Amino acid sequence: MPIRPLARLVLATLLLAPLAPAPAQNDEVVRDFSPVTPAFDHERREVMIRMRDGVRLHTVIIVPRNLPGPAPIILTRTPYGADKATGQASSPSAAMTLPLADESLLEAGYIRVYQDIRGRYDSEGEWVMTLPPRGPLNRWRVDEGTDTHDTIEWLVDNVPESSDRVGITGVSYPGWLAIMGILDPHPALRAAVPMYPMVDGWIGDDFYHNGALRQTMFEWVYNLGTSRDGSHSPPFGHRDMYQAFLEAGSADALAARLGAEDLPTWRKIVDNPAYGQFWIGQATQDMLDDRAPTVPTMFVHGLFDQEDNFGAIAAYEVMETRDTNNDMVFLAVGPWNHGQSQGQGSSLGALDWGADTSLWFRENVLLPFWDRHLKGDPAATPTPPVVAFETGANAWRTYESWPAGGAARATRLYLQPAGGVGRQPSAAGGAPYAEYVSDPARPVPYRLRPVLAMYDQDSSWNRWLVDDQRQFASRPDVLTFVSEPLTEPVTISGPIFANLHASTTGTDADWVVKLIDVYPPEFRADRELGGYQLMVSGDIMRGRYRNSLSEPAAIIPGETALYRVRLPHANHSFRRGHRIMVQIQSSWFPLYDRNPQTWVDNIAQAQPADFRIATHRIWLTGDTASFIELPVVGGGAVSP
Ligand code: PG9
Repeated sequence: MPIRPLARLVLATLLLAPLAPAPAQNDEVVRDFSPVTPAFDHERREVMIRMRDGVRLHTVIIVPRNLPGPAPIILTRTPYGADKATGQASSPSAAMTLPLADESLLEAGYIRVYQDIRGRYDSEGEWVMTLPPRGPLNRWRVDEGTDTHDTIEWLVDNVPESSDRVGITGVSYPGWLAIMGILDPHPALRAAVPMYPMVDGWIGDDFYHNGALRQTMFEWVYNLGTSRDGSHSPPFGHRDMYQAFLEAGSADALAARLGAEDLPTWRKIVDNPAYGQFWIGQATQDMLDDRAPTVPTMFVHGLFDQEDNFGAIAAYEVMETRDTNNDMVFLAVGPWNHGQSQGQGSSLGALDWGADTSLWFRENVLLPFWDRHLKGDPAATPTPPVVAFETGANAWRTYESWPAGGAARATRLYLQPAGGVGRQPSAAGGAPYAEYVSDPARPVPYRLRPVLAMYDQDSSWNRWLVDDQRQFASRPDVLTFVSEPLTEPVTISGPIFANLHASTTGTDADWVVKLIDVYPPEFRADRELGGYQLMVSGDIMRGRYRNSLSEPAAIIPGETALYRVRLPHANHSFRRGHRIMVQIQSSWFPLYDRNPQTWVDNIAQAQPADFRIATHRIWLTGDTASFIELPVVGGGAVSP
């Protein structure tokens, strides 16, 4: 309806009229409020520390009150928010606001420091994902090592309560940051505890495993790449990630759907699918290879680490070769998921360890390690070179070196045509292979659906590695080989290798191998575990990398080739009456993107028409008998 002239005039007058002053009101937010702190058992200082290039890093310093004298500092540098880690003075007790594991450090009189790394949260500067040390991949004047150095320099000069001895620690990304700190350490850095560190993003940590893309890490990239404080989560529009990724088609197509395909971190990951200069140049274990250790360092590894189950042991192994007196480099291995030693460690999923393994570790290994190196306390219990929890036996062991002090021997377990496993290869002549049809339209889920996003509020992502594998064993595209019940325990310690002689009708394929402890059909100690299939170790390999990690090559259809699949280290005892099982499949979705099974240059960008059904064969007899190499301790017989 047209507006009449009079109405138009009234409207114009209203719009142009100066606004009447608002009635006086007060802003009810007090801008410079500080909590009343006399009753606090600590002082919280927030400072901006200047780095050598002028960038200032936001740092929170928690100083316990009533320190008996000069105190050592334990530093954590993080991309996840120093304020988040330290709480916001919500309790007079520091133990109530800091992470659980800090309680004993504060009680023992340590000063605790958390710092936002450059470009994250309240720090200045720019963020580059796991910023490589200065060199071909980093043309700045600075790196995380120089930032650690400059921070320690400032702390010892400006925290009057400090004893000028500093330790560095952290879980995962902060664990990697701890390693950066020891490459060219500040003289006041006296000990380091990298926990569950990301060390090699292509071989076996966060982004690829043996060349297969962990596409669900898109969520992490989106979270860190779209704001400084991780405040955005991808709007998947699905509760079930299986559906979200399947519908999108490929990893990059999913990113494009959410307008995030150009995020710089995502592009780096996806545009570098092979083990080329980008990954090799930042393989942290290689950076540790050219120097004798000068800072006592304890690596912490979780046997059920769902994110970085390669890094800690890989870094330990490299540094240990240069630890001439076996007194500088240490390894602690627990029955933990990613970071669990810092929380509650009595159980994981359906598994109950009978005691809080995390608390035991923190009280009996970690605190004495800090006390020895940061306080110079001669009474502190010496740290064994290796302390490791043996799952199955559910007991702690100490060793002079990993694995098992050198007592493990590679022992072959052959996959048998009738579905068993045995010490001897099956003679040629029987059914020479087992086969299955792998359909990219129906990939094998890595856990029961709905598969929630990693950071979904209901997510149980951190315990998926101990899910019952029975759920998948009955699928026609999962092969199963299983021993008879064991007549005596079989204990393994160290890395596991699957040697698959395999062929396919396609021109590419993924191989997933799972080593499983099958519990007796009824289990007195814990009824819920009757018949449980516990994955002791498992991993994936992208077939195109069978000859070279950096130069992928198409598979020749029908040709049998050897695929050597590296599985994560285990420290496990298969008990009497249990059975050893191996499962083989060709997808683990949506954790890993689907192999289209026809050759394409970059699987993350495969088009719908590229995805084809293929028939895969695992060869089982004579010269092409497939087998698993188990690191059996004490030469114990594997009696199938
Ligand atoms: N696993 C995470 C991560 C580390 C390093 C790079 C990317 C991701 C983490 O928990 O920090």
